[in-house]
Amino acid sequence: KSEKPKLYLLDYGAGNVRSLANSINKLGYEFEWVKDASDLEKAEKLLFPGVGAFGHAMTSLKETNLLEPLLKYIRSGKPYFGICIGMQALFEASDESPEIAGLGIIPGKVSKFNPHDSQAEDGSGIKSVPHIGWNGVWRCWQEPEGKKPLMMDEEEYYFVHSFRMLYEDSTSTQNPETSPLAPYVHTLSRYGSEEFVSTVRLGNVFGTQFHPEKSGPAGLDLLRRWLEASPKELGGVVDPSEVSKRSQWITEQEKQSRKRRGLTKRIVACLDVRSNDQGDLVVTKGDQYDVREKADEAGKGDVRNLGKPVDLARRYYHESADEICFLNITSFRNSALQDQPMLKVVEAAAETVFVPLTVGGGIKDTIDPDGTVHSALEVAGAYFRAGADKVSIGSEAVVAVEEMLERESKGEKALTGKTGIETIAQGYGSQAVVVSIDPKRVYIDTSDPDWRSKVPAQHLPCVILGDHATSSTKEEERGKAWWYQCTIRGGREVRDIDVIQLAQGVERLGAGEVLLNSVDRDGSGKGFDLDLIKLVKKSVSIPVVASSGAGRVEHFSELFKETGVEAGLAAGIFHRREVPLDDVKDHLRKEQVPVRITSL
Ligand code: 1PR
Repeated sequence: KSEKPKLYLLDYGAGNVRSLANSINKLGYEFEWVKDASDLEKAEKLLFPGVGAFGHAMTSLKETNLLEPLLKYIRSGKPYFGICIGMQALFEASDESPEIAGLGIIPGKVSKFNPHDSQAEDGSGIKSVPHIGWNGVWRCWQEPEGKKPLMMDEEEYYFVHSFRMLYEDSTSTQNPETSPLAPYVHTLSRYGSEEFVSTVRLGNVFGTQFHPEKSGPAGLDLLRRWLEASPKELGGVVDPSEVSKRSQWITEQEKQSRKRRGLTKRIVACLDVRSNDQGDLVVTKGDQYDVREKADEAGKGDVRNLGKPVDLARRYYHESADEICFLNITSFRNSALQDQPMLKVVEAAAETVFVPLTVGGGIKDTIDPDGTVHSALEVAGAYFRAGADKVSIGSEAVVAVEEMLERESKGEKALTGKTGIETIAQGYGSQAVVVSIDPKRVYIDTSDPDWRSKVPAQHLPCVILGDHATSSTKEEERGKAWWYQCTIRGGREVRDIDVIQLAQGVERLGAGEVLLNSVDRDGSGKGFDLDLIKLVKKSVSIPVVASSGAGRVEHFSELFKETGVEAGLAAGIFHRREVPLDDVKDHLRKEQVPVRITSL
């Protein structure tokens, strides 16, 4: 009988590796975790899913005495598959931690995306960093006979990173064929004007900048191809000098036509989760955050029940959602770590849903009834281990920014390094920290000629005049003016800061993405609040996921064309099957908005 080669996974506890483990199991393969150097000797195939930061990955390898054994493994010619940081680690160094050396298998230094870019997708001259979302790849050469093709260039894959190996950077010469990096570069991708290395492959060494375990069917197919290939089909030891000139480098013409590919716009399905009055965890949906049916004579109405969280997540995965977001909307009432059902929801969803999962609600320092203190970092860690890729912080982010502004006003240091946003971004990377913002319009009495002096000066940049508004509800807004105030505790409590102060504040604290809701538009079906979204998009350079109010497919094309945001999120229309996700994508494609279309 032919035995499958012994597969090992190398984890250093920096984030969501459960999804990769789940995808390997789903494909029918078994693996062991690398516990010590002896496992690397036993391994016949090795996967290194690098999550978090370059420096942390390299230091962890060193501290656990795995650095030398890993190098030995790679040099032995046995198959290695590095994912994200697991690919970046192959290079000599990274600007992310300039003092820490990489494995040095591939020449060159990884550096950060440049946000100033005349070819930024939305034409603003600034592109968001991190680069988050689904992007295409193109192969620079085809595999020689007898070697297993791994990459398919018509597919999109899920990327989430701020640092990249820029192709031209690696060499003094611009000729790709003679660059010292050339023997390794397998596919390239583009973000704005930057062409970066999305996969490397030479002999036994394979690495992807994207996450195959998060790339839906395309990613699973890639993993399957690598898992089923024999070590011989994958490569063995190859001297890079022997392949310094690949015979089939893509032609300039091909390169130009492929250059048109780029980051696609993401469609996110959002599940607001809470317990109903019978104690079952359900997906609910509010109107302006009120999730109960109209009260009957006896008192309060039931919590609306739109389905089971895991079932709905699976449905949206199959309907080609690019990302799924779970918000535990009543978590401010109790401790998140005690709130085991939500962890279980994430665990169960991650078993069959292979696109990124975000979890929000109650990501903060908590105290259990027995007095045990859990830091926000610990709470987030529990969710990452359960299979979440990002955590979303709501109420605590508002408090953190208020305190930061307060310190600054007293001339103290703005950043303490102690807030949840900072600690989680430090430990897991800023791309893993989303801040969910729940702004509410505050209308201004414009019949008072002196109204400008009555709006607190710091909020003036946030004022929108209804006559100039771009929103889809223009008629209703004529003659009015308003600004956007932040709320906490699910819109129940208003705070003094406005949406621009909050968005810019959380970016300074290290958040990697903003999830922008609107209490006014939530559940209304009137369309996204484009004025709000434009304000926030202009104020930050991290990606913005726009949420609340989607009612028709046209609302999405309007959103992307008018605001340039990276992602659009909806809940009600998807739950009630009023507008299927597929229809949104078909419409966007017709409107020339780039989106990922899956073959599921
Ligand atoms: O404050 O860190 O514990 O996080 C709580 C999280 O729960 C926050 O992200 C907050 O936005 C969310 N939340 C709290 N209460 C509610 C509620 O509805 N009562 N939901 C709530 C927020 C907004 C979106 C919704 C979109 C799209 N809901 O999640 O999915 O508005 O809806 P639509 O397409 O139907 O218009 P913390």
